[in-house]
Order: sequence, then structure tokens, then C-alpha cells
Amino acid sequence: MRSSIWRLTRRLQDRSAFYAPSQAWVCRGCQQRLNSTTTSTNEPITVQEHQYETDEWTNAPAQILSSVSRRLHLQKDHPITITRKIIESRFPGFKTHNSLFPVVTTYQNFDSLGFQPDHPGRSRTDTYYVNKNTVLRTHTSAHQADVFRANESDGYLISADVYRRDAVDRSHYPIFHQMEAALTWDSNSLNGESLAKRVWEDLEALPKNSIEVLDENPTIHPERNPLQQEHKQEDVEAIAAHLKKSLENVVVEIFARAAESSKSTTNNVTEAPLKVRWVEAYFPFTSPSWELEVFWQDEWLEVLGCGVVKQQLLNNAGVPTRSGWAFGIGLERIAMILFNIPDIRLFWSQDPRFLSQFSESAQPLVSRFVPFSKHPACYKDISFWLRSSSAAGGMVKGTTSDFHENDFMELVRDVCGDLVEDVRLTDEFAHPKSGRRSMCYRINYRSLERTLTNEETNGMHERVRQALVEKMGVELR
Ligand code: FA5
Ligand code: MG
Repeated sequence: MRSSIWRLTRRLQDRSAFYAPSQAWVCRGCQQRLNSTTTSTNEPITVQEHQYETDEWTNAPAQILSSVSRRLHLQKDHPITITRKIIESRFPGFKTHNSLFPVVTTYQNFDSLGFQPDHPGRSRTDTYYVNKNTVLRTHTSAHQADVFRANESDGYLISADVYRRDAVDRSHYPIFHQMEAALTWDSNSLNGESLAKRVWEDLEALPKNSIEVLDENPTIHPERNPLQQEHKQEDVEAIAAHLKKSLENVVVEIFARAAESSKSTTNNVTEAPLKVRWVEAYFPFTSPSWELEVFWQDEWLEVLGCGVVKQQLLNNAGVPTRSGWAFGIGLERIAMILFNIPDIRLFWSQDPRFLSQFSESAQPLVSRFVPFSKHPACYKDISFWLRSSSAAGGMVKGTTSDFHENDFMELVRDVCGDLVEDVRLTDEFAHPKSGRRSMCYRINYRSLERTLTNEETNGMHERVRQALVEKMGVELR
């Protein structure tokens, strides 16, 4: 199982909280040093009138906390809002929740969903903690149990800002937006019909599409994608088919609109046909589970995760007679495809040259984003020796250093804000005699809004180097 998860991680190049590599932890000493770059310990944090105690778990930087109020998914005429509304329109009758507060308990974010106590997603290297028991939600699934418990509708949609310590590149940002959806059927309202029959009937009523989606795996696989013991295979086959058809309809809608807009702006240049595929996935709160990938800019881009809701979760939420599906979609990823937006940082731009290109009343609604400039990139390398575990002290046996890439990524963001386009590992090796590990990263400095001067880039790079030594105790090469 572990190796298949690893393979998925590598292939998707997506460092989601659910597939985080096993070294996703950080030693106490390193945590304390990192705290000093974020928020000083023991001073309470205020997030939109709510005050929270802080402690040794606190790692949410002021920069991130101050963006909590932006809520791009509710900003009029913003491409994230337009994307949300287009997807919502595919789910008539679903109750929408668009203002759920982003600070949640670790119980909501993890325990209610069945995350094991040692799950790497709980690590401070992956998650922003407000304090030991409180986090910035890492996904909209944090609200699943509460919304199921409220039991107000068969279907619901939750759109919200979510927060993760993650890579720095064109499709990852520490704050992004997800839309969660779930649809469940209540066995008490089947009027003697079987669940499978009802679900197939409901599927028949969905809009038809002729999209070809690569789907090579069986719905259920005993090891890789098991049937839950509470479920019947025929029901799960029906629920899975309904889920996939519903999501394929979303994709069709998105691409039809994207194609329409490119027709009106690119003089009928025919674009390559859309390539989409289903791959098996793992989430602690669904089984079987899948991800949907779209071929975009020469690589497979994961756009959503989904599956059949764990019955235990529904039982715990007081709705044991319900079963069904849930999905979580990355709104930025969809908006990037929809509007042809090349870099995820653009969504945060306040530049009118960006914002004025989108309008909820435009005809057609979706138009291709016209880059207002392409400023030169400036690549700079940084190489360093990691501290060895003995120097770090108190390390977990079997690991060689307390370095975690997400800490480095955050340090770069801390120093440079949105002036870095991406950060990539270009080389890594262990010294043959001492066993010490050396890393080399390439930082691509590029502003979306202006040309950076040499002095500015050199200054930033120097500050990154200094911060790396001070906060992470590495030795520069
Ligand atoms: C989840 O977050 C699950 N909660 C999804 C889910 C919901 C599964 C309900 C089952 C049932 P994942 O970590 O894969 O899964 O993220 C979902 C989507 O969010 C990804 O497919 C991607 O589109 C988007 N995403 C993930 N990380 C980032 C990031 N750093 N920046 C932008 N988008 C991201
Ligand atoms: Mg994922």
C-alpha cells in the first residue's frame, strides 16, 4: 500500500496533505526556530475578531493570517467567484455554504474524518497551526461531519479558502480555494426500491455528455480501493457511476466555456482535444476513492479528489441511514484552465490590469486571460549542507536531518512574498565519507507586475541565504 501511495505522489507531483512523504515532521528545535519567523509564541492571535491562544504548535505566519479576510471566492467579478458559480450551476438543488469560518479544530480537520493520530497530514510541516488544537483548515472536508449532522439537504456544496504549507510553483499556493460537494441518499426515503436502482435512475436524469475519459481501473479493488464492509457492491457501483458522471459534466461545462472563449479570441485556432483521466486515490474518509486529472500545459494536472463517503463518518454524524459520494475540487486549478491563467499567484493580484479582465456579466462569461506583461525571469541557485541528525539533537531514529522542504518553501515566501515564481530542487547528494547531505535549489525570481532590478533580486537572494542559516541551521556552500 505504502509503495503505491508513493508512486501516486511522484506521478502527480502534488504534495497534498494526504500523500505527504513520511519525513513530514520537524524536530522540536527546528520548530522553535521556525516559530521565530512566524508568530512569536504566547501572544494571542486574532483572526477576524476571534482571539486564539498560541503555544509551541503555533506556526501560522502573520502574512497568511492577514489574507484570511480576502475570501476570493466571494469577491465580485473575481475569476474564482465566476468559476465557483459555474460549478454551482451544475448542481441544482444542492444547499450552498460559502462563509464557513477558516479556523477549525484539529478534530474537525482530521479526527472527524478518520485521520490516524500519526497521519503525516497533521504535521506542522504541512499544516498551519493556530495552536495545538486549532488549525487553518487544510481542506473543505473539515466541515463534512458538521454539515452531514445538520442534515438539511441531500446534496450540499461548500466553497472556502483553505491553507497548506506546500511547494512554490505555478500551480501551488499556500492559500487556495476548494469546493466540496456531497450527495447522499437516505434509505428511509427509497419507498421499497433498492438503493442501487434509485441511484441508477437519478444518473439517467443527469445531463448526457459524450466526453471520453480514460478510466482503466475497476470501481472496487480489494487492496487498492476497497469496498467498505457496510456497503453492497451493487450500491457502490451505482454511487461511483453517479459521482463520475456528475464530475464529468462539470469538466464538459468548463471546457465548453474555455473553448468558446478561445474561439472568440484566437481566430479559430483549433485546440488539442481535451484529455481527462480517472486515477485511483486514497483518502481516510472515502473508499473507494479517485482523483481526476486533466492534461494541461504538457502535464497531467490533478483537479479534484473524490469517493464514496465512509459510512462510519455518516454514522458518527447521526445520519446512519444515508450513503453517497463526496468530492473536493481545487477552484484555482479549474479557473486556470477556464481562463487560461498561467500562474496561481495572479489570483491574488490587485492590479486592475488583471482584475478588469473578468466580469460576471460579460458575454461570453469566460474569456481568455490576456497577459498584461511577461517580465524576465532571474534564476539563482542556493546550495547548502544540511545539519546532520546528531547535530540537530533529539531526532527520530533512521532520519539523517531535520530538514523539510516545506519549511524551506515557506522561508522563501516569507522573505520574497509573491516575487518568486517557483523553487525547484536541482541537485541532492550525500558526501561519500561523512554522509552529510547537500541540497541545491533553484529559485526563479519573477514579478507578475514589473521588472525586478538586479539589486532587488540580489538583495532578496542574500536575505534568503541569511535566513536559511539563521532559521534552519544549514551551512551554505
Ligand atoms: C482533498 O483536499 C480532499 N479533501 C478532497 C476530497 C473531498 C476527497 C471529498 C474525497 C472526498 P487534495 O489534497 O487532493 O484532496 O486536494 C483537492 C484538490 O485541491 C486538488 O486536486 C487540487 O486541485 C487542489 N489543490 C491541492 N493542493 C493545492 C495547492 N497547494 N494549491 C492549489 N490547489 C491545490
Ligand atoms: Mg490530491
